[in-house]
Amino acid sequence: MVSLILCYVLGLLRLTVALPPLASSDPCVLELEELRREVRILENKLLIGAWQLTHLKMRSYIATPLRPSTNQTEKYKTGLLDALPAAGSLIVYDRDCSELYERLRPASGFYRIRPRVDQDPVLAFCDMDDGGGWTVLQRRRHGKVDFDRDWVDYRDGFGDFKLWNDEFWLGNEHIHSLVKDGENLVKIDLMDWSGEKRQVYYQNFRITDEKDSYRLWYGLYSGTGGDGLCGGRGMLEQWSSCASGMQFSTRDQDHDRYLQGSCAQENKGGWWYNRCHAANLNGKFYHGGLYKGRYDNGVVWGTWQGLWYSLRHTSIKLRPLLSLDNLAGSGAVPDV
Ligand SMILES: [Ca+2]
Repeated sequence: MVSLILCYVLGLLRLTVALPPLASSDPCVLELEELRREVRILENKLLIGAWQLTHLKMRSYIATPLRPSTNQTEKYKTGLLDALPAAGSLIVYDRDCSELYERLRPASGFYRIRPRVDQDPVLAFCDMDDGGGWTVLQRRRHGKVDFDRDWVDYRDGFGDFKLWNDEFWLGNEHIHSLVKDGENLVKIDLMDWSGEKRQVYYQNFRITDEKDSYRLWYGLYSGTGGDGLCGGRGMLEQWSSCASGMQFSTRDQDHDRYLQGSCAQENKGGWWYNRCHAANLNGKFYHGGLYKGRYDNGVVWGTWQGLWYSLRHTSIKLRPLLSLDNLAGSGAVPDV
């Protein structure tokens, strides 16, 4: 605390004598960042605590057995119960939503998962329709959550984690923990303002750790929306906009390949920008679709609706390849 006061006094002095801003390696900046991280961890705990309290009141889950009876399991399958005793218990068993799905077959909703055993659980939206077991990494629905944010927000996650329609980013650190082992599949659900939908799949989605700025790698593309992450089939588009191999950038941390400026600042979101993008799902939310501006900074999937059309609904979700046995025949309507 003493050092923070010292930082504050030094900051005032700097303003008074118009010195240049502090470097990112300055102890004051590092201390501030550490405090912000602690605040975020406390906010996460508070969110989970409030969620537990609500479920304690609504479900009386302390008196409920940890594993559901046959009768309850039937209710989960039919979606009559939207929250589960075991998912709401104080112990978190599941590394991700696919493990929860395999264990209990619950309905879609927010559940606590524990991507890493040495860290606190996090709240995540589990999409248990569309074949089930999807951990949702990102969701846009109505533009109420601002996605133009700093590095720490994208690292730790932000948005609302309460209602079925809430918007959020799960957080790069959690995403890294979820994708680092085993083969997985990412599904991106897209919907435009006329209700048209597209689906995009990428196999073996990977992001590296924070030291490497959460660099993105992925495997085979399939789907109906075009390979927006890599900008389509043209060599020039791929050279300038392919997200594969790119580090993550935010408005305060520029790791893109655009030397003249910051893609994240221009495009109003955090993303794996190149020079800059053909997909910008964390961009600015424009109501109505088509938009104009200096930069193509909307919620964009360029290989479907072009760079000057901002989508209405998006979600990015993940599950292990091993739990895909019922995907092929599910025929489920995507949850967009
Ligand atoms: Ca740049």
